[in-house]
Amino acid sequence: MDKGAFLEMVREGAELIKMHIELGHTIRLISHRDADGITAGAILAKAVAREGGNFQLSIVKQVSEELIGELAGENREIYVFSDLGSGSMELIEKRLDFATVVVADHHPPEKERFEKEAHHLVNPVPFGANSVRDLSGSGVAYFVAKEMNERNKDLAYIALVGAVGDMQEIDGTFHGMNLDIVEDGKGTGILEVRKELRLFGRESRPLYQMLAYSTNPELPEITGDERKAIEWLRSKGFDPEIHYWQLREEEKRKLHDALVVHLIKHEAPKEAIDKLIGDVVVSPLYPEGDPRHEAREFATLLNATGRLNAGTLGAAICLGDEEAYRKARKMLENYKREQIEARRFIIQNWSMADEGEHAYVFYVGKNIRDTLVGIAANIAINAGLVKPEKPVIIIADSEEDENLVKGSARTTEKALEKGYHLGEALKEVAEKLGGEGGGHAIAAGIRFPKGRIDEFIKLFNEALGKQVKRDED
Ligand SMILES: [Mn+2]
Repeated sequence: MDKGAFLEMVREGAELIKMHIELGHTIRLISHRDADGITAGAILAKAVAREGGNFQLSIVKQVSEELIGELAGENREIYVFSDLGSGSMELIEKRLDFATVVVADHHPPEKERFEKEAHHLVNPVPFGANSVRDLSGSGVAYFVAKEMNERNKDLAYIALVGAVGDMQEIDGTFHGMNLDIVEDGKGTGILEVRKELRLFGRESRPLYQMLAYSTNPELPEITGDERKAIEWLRSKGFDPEIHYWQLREEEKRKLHDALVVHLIKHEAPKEAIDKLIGDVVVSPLYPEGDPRHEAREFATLLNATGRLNAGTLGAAICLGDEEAYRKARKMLENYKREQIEARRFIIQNWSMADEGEHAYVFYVGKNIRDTLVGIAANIAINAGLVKPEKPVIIIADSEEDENLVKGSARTTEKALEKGYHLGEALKEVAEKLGGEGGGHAIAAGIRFPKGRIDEFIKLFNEALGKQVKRDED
């Protein structure tokens, strides 16, 4: 790629931000809600604060007309988007035409540059970078931050947490400008890149779980089976309960060799073996055993905060806020516990579900939180409580409005072959019930008045029935 030309764009973006800081304007930051976006937002927030500027950060699911409309209503002097925005350049130009805009992103952009003078795209893709491996959103933010102030090199670890969150090193090594960030981080002593086992759980999982939950690559005869993972580890002379970080270097090598031999014996493809052992980023800023010590576990923690609509808490964690870290851990524990309880409730009470001709409908009242109904529907399918060719919807009382219920429908590929489209069915039913509904063929949602559940059962089965019939005609 043409790094020089890209860095020229970085320089212009950094200068625009610095100029607005000098003018005393609040820098309005908008970033994506995954680990890459959260780290990108945190990096830019830190860079602005370091220059003595004010910022306001929002972590959002996506750029929509609605979001841009709200932002326009704030009437700011400058908006900075990170890890998103490249796909909405036209919309941004139209609605934020009164302000300076910097988009620091790595997704393939709508066009190579903005038409408007005051709008500036910082994106490596037009300069020949591969958006999925050469640089992530946090990486673009990092280069902007470093251009604003050389001191921001100490954000290199956070930048790589974002890169790992986006799986930029999925084949086992970093590429492109990610390597420059690695060098910066090594130079300042805030990170190390080791050649280690790349399975999730280096810090927080016992070895047997690290192996049993490995999906990338799959470990033949071990993945998905904790008992077998324990037996396998014992047979190789390892304590299954120990954590990877606790192993001595020669023990790590012994484990790597045993796993490689295992994969070869099971005729695993070369790529699987290549990505088993490779680049693992760790930071001495955090103690061993802390999820923030290793980039992949750190990224997973941030992704979870994003999904729980607590992305700014994630950003605070990136900036070293210990209180935010404790809060996030607590939130995740509660969330996991609620999931386990939802699972137990669904399995124990499944006989209460209504089985119609085309769907299972289970109204759970307040027994399951309305944010977990989608997960609950998947549990019903995956726990084998239902016939796989028949869709499932779990409905709970809305937490926001006591007069409403909220439902999530899920089904299987097998059911889709019959012609079902859950999103269309729920949209149609919602219109009849005075609610809102829609979504994908395989996963969709609905909200409607609480008193109308019996009608819903009838209408939903009818709507799905029509789809099957339509398909047969
Ligand atoms: Mn990204």
